Amino acid sequence: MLGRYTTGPAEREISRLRRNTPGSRVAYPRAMPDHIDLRSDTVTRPTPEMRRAMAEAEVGDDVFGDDPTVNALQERAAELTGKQAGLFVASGTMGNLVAHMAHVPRGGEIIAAAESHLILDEAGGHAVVSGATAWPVPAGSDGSMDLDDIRAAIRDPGDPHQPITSLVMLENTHSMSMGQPLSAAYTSAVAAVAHEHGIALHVDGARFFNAVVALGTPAHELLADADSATFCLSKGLACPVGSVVVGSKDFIWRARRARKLVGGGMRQVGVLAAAGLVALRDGPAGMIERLAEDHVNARRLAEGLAGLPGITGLDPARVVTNYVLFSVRPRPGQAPLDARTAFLAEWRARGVDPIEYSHGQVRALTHYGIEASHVEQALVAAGQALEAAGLAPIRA
Ligand code: TLP
Repeated sequence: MLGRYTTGPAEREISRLRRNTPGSRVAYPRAMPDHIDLRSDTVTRPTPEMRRAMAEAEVGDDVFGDDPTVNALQERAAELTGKQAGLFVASGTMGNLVAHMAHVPRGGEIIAAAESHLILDEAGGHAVVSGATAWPVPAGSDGSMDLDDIRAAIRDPGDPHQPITSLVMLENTHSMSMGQPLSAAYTSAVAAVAHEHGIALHVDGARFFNAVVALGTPAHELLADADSATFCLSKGLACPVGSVVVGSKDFIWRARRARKLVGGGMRQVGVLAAAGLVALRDGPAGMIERLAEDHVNARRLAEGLAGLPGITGLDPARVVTNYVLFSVRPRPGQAPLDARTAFLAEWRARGVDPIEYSHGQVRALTHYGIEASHVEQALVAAGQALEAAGLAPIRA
């Protein structure tokens, strides 16, 4: 069975950077290779300024805490999110992993949305490494779990049969609901339920700054009552590698130990952190404000797709970040997944690369390097692909 993020064959691998002279100078294309890659916002390439900052970064041994660039990134992340401290980690998955290792004792339980990344896409790290169980709570179309469902999922710590609920997790933005942002009021309400029971709240903010931009709420307000969060630098913020975990000094100390345990203590890693410092600058000098362009492009993509005969399950008004999910309408008697396969083959043949997603959907994410013109090209190609796949009448 194909996974939700099945990657394509070798010919869809990104192309090499073009060399513009026979010497050592390299031209860095803005981000797009030779096809319109909508598989994920993880495919972004670093900006020229990031590359310069990486080349020039001051470094030291970060396991000794000596890397000034990593330290500056961690401080910047803490400042932006209103937390005491930050920790640079290799990935969002590692960020979530060290967070639950820091919050949850062995045999503890994590409450998380049923179709969250933690439960579906982190290789069971909470179970394998933290020794924790997960209690999945369904999330609605706005990405939120009902507060009463969260309350009901909290175990009775006096009952020796039951694991001890030790962490509540939110995913912001929430992927399965097409990237819906969760508000500060909702985050605080969940924190209140968790804290009433002495339980911490961690936010998996792989696309946290998309939520910040979509809601117009400053990062520190959005996390005001959360105990910790992970955010990714390597998605729409366009850094090549890395995420940052933020929280209290005590929590970050435990997360740092956990990072060491999983082999995530890196040495002169300021060369990577330097890109993060560029991304987290204020205003147009950084990459946060720019996410608004991705949101506009995603909305336009959704509007165009929703207007095509053969596309179904897409309400463009719900596209408020960089996430577009939709389905294709099968021909009478055709299996839905066969219709999707046929459409994807035709769309890909026309240079557009989305990805298969849960519930028979197609996922297309906008990101740095996808311009408005790429969206228009992708829409023309989608119309042709639907016709070629026999899912829409051929136009004269
Ligand atoms: N998401 C990736 C894949 O792993 C699915 C993607 O292409 O969307 N939390 C959420 C909500 C995520 O979407 C992701 C990555 C992560 C955590 C993990 O980040 P990484 O890939 O840096 O480990």
